[in-house]
Amino acid sequence: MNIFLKNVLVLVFIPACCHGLVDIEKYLKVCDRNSADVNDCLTEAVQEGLTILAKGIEELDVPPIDPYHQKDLRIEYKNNQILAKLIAKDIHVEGLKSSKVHDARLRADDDRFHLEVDLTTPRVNVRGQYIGEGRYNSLQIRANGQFTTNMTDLVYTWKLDGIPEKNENGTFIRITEFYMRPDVGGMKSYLTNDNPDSRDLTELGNRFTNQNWRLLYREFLPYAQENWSRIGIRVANKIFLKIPYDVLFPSMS
Ligand SMILES: *[C@@H]1O[C@H](CO)[C@@H](O)[C@H](O)[C@H]1NC(C)=O
Ligand SMILES: *[C@@H]1O[C@H](CO)[C@@H](O)[C@H](O)[C@H]1NC(C)=O
Ligand SMILES: CC(=O)N[C@H]1CO[C@H](CO)[C@@H](O)[C@@H]1O
Repeated sequence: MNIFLKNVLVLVFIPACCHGLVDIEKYLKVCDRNSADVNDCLTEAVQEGLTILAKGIEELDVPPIDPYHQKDLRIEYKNNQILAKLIAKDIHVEGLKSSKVHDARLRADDDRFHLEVDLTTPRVNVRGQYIGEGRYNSLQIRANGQFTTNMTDLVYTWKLDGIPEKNENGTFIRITEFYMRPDVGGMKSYLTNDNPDSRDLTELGNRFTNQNWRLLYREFLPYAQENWSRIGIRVANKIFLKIPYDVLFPSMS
């Protein structure tokens, strides 16, 4: 093969070979998974990573997480006499980037990956549009408008589980589970109501919501957890399935 052709081949193949390689250290601090202080390193890495993740990582197709935007959320609640349906739209969740990371615990073996991260968030604001329908025996109420909720002093742990997966590009961790169950210190909500037929009930509704938020939050949690799990797995895998295990969590010692 002549030199010219060889050079052309090299030029053609180099970009092809390295196109998918992302320099992760541009975005996230990388921790030696076998080091004695890996947990301290990860605590710092997640703390710094939150600032980056807040804006998203375009190169990895990771969406911005603060503010996080969700198109819609549907909830249906039924017990004996009560039926409640709620559709929330154009939901903005703000405040995650002021979280403090307190601790991280990694168990990374050859066949299993488990990471826990303890966080607190001083304030989270959730707002959007809603359409609600409630039935109590034969009484029916419809309402629609805007809602805003402030949650304060959230305490929670992210738990991620994954398994190593080999493909032609190397070994990656596929995150299979994401779990969190935030404890909330306080919650205050305000709903507006554009429906004239039920407007008189708006203040009552607001008072009820604010007086019973602990109960309502507990009822809401299973729905939210299902979604957080899906969102957490999706966001985590945008990073974990693109960066080889040995690059994301190198084993240097
Ligand atoms: C391997 O990397 C190439 C280049 O980035 C990518 O197109 C391909 O989808 C990857 N394969 C898998 C199984 O992810
Ligand atoms: C939520 O917090 C924001 C900013 O502090 C404030 O403007 C808003 O009135 C609060 N909303 C409720 C329902 O407390
Ligand atoms: C049960 C629930 O909350 N489902 C929502 C989860 O999130 C998707 C969008 O990511 C919504 O479409 C679902 O309504």
